[in-house]
Amino acid sequence: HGDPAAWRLSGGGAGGRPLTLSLDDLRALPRVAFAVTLEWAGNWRALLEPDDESQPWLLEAIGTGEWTGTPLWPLLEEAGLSPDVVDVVFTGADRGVEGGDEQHYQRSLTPAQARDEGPLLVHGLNGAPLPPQHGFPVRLLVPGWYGMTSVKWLSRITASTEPFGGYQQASAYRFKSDPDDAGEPVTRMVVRSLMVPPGIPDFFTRARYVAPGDVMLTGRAWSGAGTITRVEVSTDDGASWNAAELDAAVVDHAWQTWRFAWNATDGDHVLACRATDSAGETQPDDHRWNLGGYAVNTVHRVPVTVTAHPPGD
Ligand SMILES: Nc1nc2c(c(=O)[nH]1)N[C@H]1C(S)=C(S)[C@@H](COP(=O)(O)O)O[C@H]1N2
Ligand SMILES: [Mo]
Repeated sequence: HGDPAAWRLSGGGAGGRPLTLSLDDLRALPRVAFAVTLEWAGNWRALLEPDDESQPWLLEAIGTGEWTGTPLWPLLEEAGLSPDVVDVVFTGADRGVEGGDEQHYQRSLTPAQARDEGPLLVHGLNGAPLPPQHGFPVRLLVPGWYGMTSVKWLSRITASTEPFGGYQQASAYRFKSDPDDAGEPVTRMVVRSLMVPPGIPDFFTRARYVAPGDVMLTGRAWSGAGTITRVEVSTDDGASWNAAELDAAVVDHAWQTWRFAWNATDGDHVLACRATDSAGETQPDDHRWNLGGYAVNTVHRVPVTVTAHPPGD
């Protein structure tokens, strides 16, 4: 999509009125802008045992941005979804081979999800046009869901009277116990928190050294089920938990900052954080294993050594 002026989003299928929109058309539609945290469904899977063979994400596949776009549902209403539509399919411009099939990247939403889950067609990120790697010129964004449904480089929206059976929908992004299991679809992000690791690392082992005294532990927490109601911090490997202070400013679908004042004393400590969301879910101590390594939200642990004298000092 080198030439944004030439880009068109086309919509059609199943009885409705075909729709063609240029980037200027989309930008002229009613605008909304808000912060959304987007997490990849496979975030953290590289730390699982047994290991999954897919992309080895550690803890980094997560971010928050201020997205600008227009709500999707009014456009679908304008086009007129006939009552026999069961899936709305979103097609990206990128093509490749996965699961033995040549395909465009495609995902679908049911009409009820397209109406109720607040999907947007976004064309801006942090006050600028979408960067190429995040879907320029336009992507779908489904706030609160793992990233796979937010189709980048969007080129087509198709209403279908058949259930969509594409690879990314019917095969990938499902909670499966074995390859033959049809599984349940991955949808909303489960409750999760991360800690900014305090102190300094050893380059090769990643062991961390923290100076004794007052340390402000801080991090982020988020959930696709709503807002975060509680973050707890442990400085003794989960034997005891203390309430962290949670930022009052809450934007639905954006992560929240937390902090906890710790008086660090000499020796080895395992720090940990865990969040609870407005649906009442708390992060588990152990991961509920699934074949794809999706939606890992195990309590985040950070081992540190408190010493005034790191090696060589
Ligand atoms: N067209 C297209 N859209 C896509 C993908 C893709 O490969 N092609 N990957 C999806 C997945 S799996 C995720 S997690 C998010 C990542 O979005 P980001 O690159 O903006 O972080 O994009 C989604 N949308
Ligand atoms: Mo992903």
